[in-house]
Amino acid sequence: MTFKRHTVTAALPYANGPVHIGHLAGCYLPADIYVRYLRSKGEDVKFICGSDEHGVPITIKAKKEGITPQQVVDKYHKIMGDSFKEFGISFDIFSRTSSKTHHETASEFFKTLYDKGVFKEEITEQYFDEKANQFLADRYIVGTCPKCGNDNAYGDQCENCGSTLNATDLINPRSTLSGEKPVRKKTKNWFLPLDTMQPEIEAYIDSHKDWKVNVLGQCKSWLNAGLQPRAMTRDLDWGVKVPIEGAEGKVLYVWFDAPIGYISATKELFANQELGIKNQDWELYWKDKETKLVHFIGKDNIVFHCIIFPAMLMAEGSYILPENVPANEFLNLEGNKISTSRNWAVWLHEYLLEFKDKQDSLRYTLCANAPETKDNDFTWKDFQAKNNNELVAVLGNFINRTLVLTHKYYNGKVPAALEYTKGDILLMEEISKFPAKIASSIEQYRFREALGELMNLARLGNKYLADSEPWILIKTDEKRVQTIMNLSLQITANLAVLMEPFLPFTSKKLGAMINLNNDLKWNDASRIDLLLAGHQINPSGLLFEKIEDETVDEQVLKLKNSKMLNEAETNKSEVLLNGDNAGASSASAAAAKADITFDDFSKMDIRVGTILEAERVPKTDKLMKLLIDTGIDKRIIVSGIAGYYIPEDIIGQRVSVLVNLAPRKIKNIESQGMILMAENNNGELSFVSPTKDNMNNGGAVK
Ligand code: B3M
Ligand code: ZN
Repeated sequence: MTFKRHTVTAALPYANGPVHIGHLAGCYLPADIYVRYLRSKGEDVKFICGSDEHGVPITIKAKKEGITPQQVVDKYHKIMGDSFKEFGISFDIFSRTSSKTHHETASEFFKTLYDKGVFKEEITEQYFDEKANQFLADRYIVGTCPKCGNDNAYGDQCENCGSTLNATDLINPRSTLSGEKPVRKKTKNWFLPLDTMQPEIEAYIDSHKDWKVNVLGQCKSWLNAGLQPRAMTRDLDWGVKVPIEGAEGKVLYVWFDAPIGYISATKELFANQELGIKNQDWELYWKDKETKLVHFIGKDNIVFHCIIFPAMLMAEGSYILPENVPANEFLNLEGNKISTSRNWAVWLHEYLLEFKDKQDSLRYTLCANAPETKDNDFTWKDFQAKNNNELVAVLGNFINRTLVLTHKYYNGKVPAALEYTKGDILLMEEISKFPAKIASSIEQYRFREALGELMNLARLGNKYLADSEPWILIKTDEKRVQTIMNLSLQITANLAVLMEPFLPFTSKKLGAMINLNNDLKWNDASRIDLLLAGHQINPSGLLFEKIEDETVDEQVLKLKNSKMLNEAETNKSEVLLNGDNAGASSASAAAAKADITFDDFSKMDIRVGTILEAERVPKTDKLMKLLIDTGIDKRIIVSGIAGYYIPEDIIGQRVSVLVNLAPRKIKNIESQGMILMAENNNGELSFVSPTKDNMNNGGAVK
């Protein structure tokens, strides 16, 4: 079936961190190549994306950074949007799920299903963290995966084996908020009855035998296991409010609202926000049977795009279903899984700063090495090799030789082709096949293969020049050289058109060098008259630069450093998560002081005390004046904690007090003792206090 128009989406990235190369290779780059190709074919296409601003990943990040979820999403929406743009990812819109249009669209969608009686309303027991006073869903809870035994599976998904989970499936669950074992508490939620919808979903998947093997494989395994009802609402406060009565304090499940984000973004693309105009043309891109809807995603999102979202669309009834979901596998980095939290990543915004104007070097490497059928590894050495041995030595070299010789022999004027040899005719036949070959690979979502074919065209050009040696013939057969250079220039022009989806920056640069008509598109390639005789080309320069050893060595070093830093961090956070303090000292603690005797130690009289009053010492940054109940007496102690605590917060705090330290005058206040504090590697302070409430003031610390 041929389609009138295309809606192409790329997964909405969570706005809880910047974009890294794994995201790019997983879906943004292939999606961009696909869309640029369609545009070059003259197809009607809309390329839709935006940031996913709800869900637990956002609230966890906010907590960690001590800012609000809104501040988190504002920050990362901007960083992501800017870096995508600079990298040439040519979205027609990069919207966000915190937008008003999205909240309205997602609400309406839910309401429609609710009114149609699609949902099963059920009271179930969900995990609840009593300490944090909050229900635990998705990433708020971790535990052992029932399928593969991974100890750190999330409440919604196990990253080790890829299974989708419900929080209640986890073995030995623990809260990521407090590390505590959660209790079960009853709550009402609305479930999408995937179980009863299974036959419809199965028929839908069965009608798409052309999907990628890895995608079909995952779909089949869920279907074989039997689909389960899935809650589409959550007891959380960050998200799209559930738009029905009796659902106060609940929001839509992030995987319910996020894919609807594609629809809202399309609406926004057609509306003129400033004029407040709501154009209904967006509907053609979502509701017309002649529209081809394609979702580019990473493999961890397959179930949501192939089963849950289509089920939602089916239940709603007025939408088309995804025609294809060409998910990629994962890209690893230098042999390890990319991880945002462990900072094991190449961040796009950093790459763009450090490798100015080298977008296409990364686009090329990520496409040539794309994890299309299996996980793949990105290494800086390979990046360097691909840039130097392929972009510089093959593509750049062919074009550079052609342009330099054209300037040298013909002052930059395209010479006429005079007489074709048999070899030339064969060459022209070869050239004419490339657009269709590359197109066919792209249409089957085989972008590596497509890029390989593009490079073969450059190889063909190189071979032609090497075999025909115009630099030698120029002395004996100038006429022949004219034809050779004409054909080489035609190949160059074809390359400029065909490389655009993959290497848009280079295509533009090359187009300007050869003064190529901007209107030339995919279907013009294959022709050998893209540059007419007499056409003047502009001064040329190198399209690609070699990347030196030092440059990639620096990047490898940067990764090593981040690994070291993160090992220290992980030690700390694991300790928090496990609620286990042993081992907290392992990260670069200072060496022990010289030995003392037991007598030395017993000279210190340390007692449990309570802070009764606290105030800052005026004109100092660090000092606080405390009134302490030591059990023996009440006394004033001046302590350097003002940078870490505020006075109101510490009234009633239990502390350990060295009570027999000789009094000292600090800022004219007599301080009668010392409060013991723990200090971490960042110099942050914490009180050292008894962990049981029944330790009375004056009790000895020994
Ligand atoms: N934000 C997951 C991810 O970034 C999710 C994708 C949503 S697509 C609708 O991996
Ligand atoms: Zn698992």
